[in-house]
Amino acid sequence: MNRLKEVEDVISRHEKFIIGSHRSPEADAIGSQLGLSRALRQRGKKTILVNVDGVPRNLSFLKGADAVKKPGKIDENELSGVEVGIVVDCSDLDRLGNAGKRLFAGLPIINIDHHKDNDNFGVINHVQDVAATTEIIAELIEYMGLNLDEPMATALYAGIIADTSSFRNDNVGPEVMERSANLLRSGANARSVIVNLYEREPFTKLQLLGKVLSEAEFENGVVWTTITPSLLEEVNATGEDTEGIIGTLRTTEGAMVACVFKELPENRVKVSLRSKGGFDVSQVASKFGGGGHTVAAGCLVEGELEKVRKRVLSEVNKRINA
Ligand SMILES: [Mn+2]
Repeated sequence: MNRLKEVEDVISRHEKFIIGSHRSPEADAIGSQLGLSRALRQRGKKTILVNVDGVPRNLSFLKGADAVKKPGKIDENELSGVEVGIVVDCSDLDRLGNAGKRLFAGLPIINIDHHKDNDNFGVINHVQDVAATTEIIAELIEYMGLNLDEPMATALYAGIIADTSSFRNDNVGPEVMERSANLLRSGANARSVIVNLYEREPFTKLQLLGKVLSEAEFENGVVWTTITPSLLEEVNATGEDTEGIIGTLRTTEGAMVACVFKELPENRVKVSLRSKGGFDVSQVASKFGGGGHTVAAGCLVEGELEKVRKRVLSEVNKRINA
């Protein structure tokens, strides 16, 4: 039986679903949740949507975004009667975050994802190596014969824009372009996606970018920088303001790998890694307990900032020189 049919069968046989996505969600995570939820509701199903970190500010324009709640905001009543969990855009269950994961305990889980390191945690694993999870959701909606309306199309298109970096990544091929064209035909509001994703930067974010770039270092094909709590404080920036920094670093001519080391509380460092395709950063991330794609990966490493930075950079350099 094909996977789409398996997913459709489980959906047909049940009434109430909880749909979750990974912590620190971006448009592919939230867009997949919203598109799928709307599709299931069109089928007369009940859905609840959860994300440990909630919806980031720049995605609140998506219709239905306010239905995505943090675990603490979902009460027992809402949870009662949930029969199936659907997890989107997550390579493993831990990415739901502890509080998120708890809501899926004991439920049969449909795993819909596009990460190549997905560990197949579901009873059904609909995992495909495509550019965005929202592509898979779009295909499912089509397969189920549902009406792909404007809010769905916009949410799904946002996922593609985010995960292809606006069609600039290696993962762009004819399939994702065709899928995008179909979403635009269904009314996806491409302009509002671009404005909300890229043209709503808080001024503090630009100031932070300026500081962080001025302190970046570039050596042996590796460009990297660090973000400390005191730096954030200096320009009055928040954690969300650090997004996009690594993308800018990666544009450096001659850089094979870009790294950002962000100091977190409790002696932890968030390491983000990017490449231009010639170097698989997911291998470095998985060496430190993280994961991701060839061009974009990350890990959370315990230890003091300087030491973590040295360890990760030496791993990157070892692989570049190999
Ligand atoms: Mn994704």
